[in-house]
Amino acid sequence: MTEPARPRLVFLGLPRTGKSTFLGAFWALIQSPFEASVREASFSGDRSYVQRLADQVARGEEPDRTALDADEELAVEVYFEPEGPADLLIPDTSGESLRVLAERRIWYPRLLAACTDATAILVFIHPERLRVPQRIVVAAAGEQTAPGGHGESAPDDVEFHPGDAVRFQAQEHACTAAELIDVFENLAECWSDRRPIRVGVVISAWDRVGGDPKPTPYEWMAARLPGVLATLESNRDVADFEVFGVSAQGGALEDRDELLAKGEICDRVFAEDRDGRAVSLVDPIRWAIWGS
Ligand SMILES: Nc1nc2c(ncn2[C@@H]2O[C@H](COP(=O)(O)OP(=O)(O)O)[C@@H](O)[C@H]2O)c(=O)[nH]1
Ligand SMILES: [Mg+2]
Repeated sequence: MTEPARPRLVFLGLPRTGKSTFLGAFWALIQSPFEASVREASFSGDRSYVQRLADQVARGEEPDRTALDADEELAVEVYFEPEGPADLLIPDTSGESLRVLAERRIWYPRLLAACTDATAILVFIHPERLRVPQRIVVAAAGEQTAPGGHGESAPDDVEFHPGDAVRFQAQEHACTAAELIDVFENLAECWSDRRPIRVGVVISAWDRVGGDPKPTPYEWMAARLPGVLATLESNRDVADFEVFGVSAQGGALEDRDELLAKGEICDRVFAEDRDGRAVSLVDPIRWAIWGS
């Protein structure tokens, strides 16, 4: 019998980037008789956590927030067709622990342990949650409607002349690209003795990305996160890299009835490879384990 592969995957991403939803949908596909390419290879272990996530995704509900000190994980032997068995371990890491790394420069112990042992990392990015620079009128309108603001609409020609040194707080002002590049550099340190490792970028909520024509996942990264893409492209000796667009919910929760009318999870979810070709939602994990 083939020895199972022993992949150690880590889902990394800032808070609310779609990690738990993807884990729940992946578990639902493993359970589904309609998804022939993955199945459980052994029935041991406690699945209550991933089952709860899968149930929430199935019902079109928000997944529970993953607490900083949560130690929930998916630990199960899965059979992938045609590659074979994999003794899979995926902790559901909290996005807050990544913020602690990027914004406070502290490795949260559980995150460090998971990243040090990892054979591959999937980095989650929510396309509508990028922190990017704002135009002054938008920022000023935000300040005026914030508690303590004046509540008036912002004039079109706001000028920006800060009297004091410009205030900077990483938690509020660091852009997503800078945080992700910094995280990549920290990870590269962890892996200095075993390179290259696989790093897959998973753009979640891919149903929310529009455009005519709709960009491919690679084009989306090149347009929205060019610095992150350039960092990955120029560090192939550190990490093999792929990018996917995934919709692990299959649509927006605001249109819940419409979403549920599309059917079971396996009928709703979809994914694209870097060139926009339709692939299985399982493929980012398959690539992370086997590189194909
Ligand atoms: N439209 C859409 N929203 C999604 C999708 N996946 C996740 N979300 C939303 O993104 C938010 C964060 O998801 P969650 O899985 O809790 O992120 P986590 O904090 O990284 O675990 C939630 O509001 C989800 O409903 C998707 O495929 N499509
Ligand atoms: Mg979560």
